[in-house]
Amino acid sequence: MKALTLAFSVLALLLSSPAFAQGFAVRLVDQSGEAVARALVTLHSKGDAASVSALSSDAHMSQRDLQFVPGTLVVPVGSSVSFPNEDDTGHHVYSFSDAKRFDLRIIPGGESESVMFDQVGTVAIGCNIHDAMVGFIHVVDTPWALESDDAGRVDWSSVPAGNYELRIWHERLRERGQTLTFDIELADDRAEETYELNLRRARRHGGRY
Ligand SMILES: [Cu+2]
Repeated sequence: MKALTLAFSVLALLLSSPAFAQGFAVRLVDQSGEAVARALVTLHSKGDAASVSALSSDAHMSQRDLQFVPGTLVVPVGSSVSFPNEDDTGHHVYSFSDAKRFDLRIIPGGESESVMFDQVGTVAIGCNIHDAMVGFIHVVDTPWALESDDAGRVDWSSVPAGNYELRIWHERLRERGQTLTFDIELADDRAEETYELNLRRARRHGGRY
């Protein structure tokens, strides 16, 4: 019976059946009312859909013009990420984050070996040679994970109705783990919620996580 329920949930998700799905949008502002970009917003189902895990995938975070491109990746747990170097200088890419510790010396124009991200969490990426290079890899265990855009918005066109934990991560949130959580219930109709985040002042460099 459990397997049947799971199969049905997967099917409902894949087909985005209108009878089970709805839209859900989140808007993030800081204590001054400014839009908050580059926050990670995730939904974690408390019902059957919790069993539906995102599929792992391969992704890339390049180094280009002394920056990580893209600066943020959201990948399902179990994904492998490579770090190709498109610059004509070497990079020494590393992380001290609990969710993944690694370091890679990458020659100019070089391909890196892939790093497997097998633990859920946020991994802050830096370069030992270029202090200003900061990137983030969010390793998630839910299919509903989006980064807020410049307007501070994320928008899911289709989420099954039900009870969820909504988590908001931002590098400058004051909360433990830089994460806020809310219990929410999504009904059949479209919903939009605004959340105000109390952020620390921006620093020039990313911190350690
Ligand atoms: Cu570098």
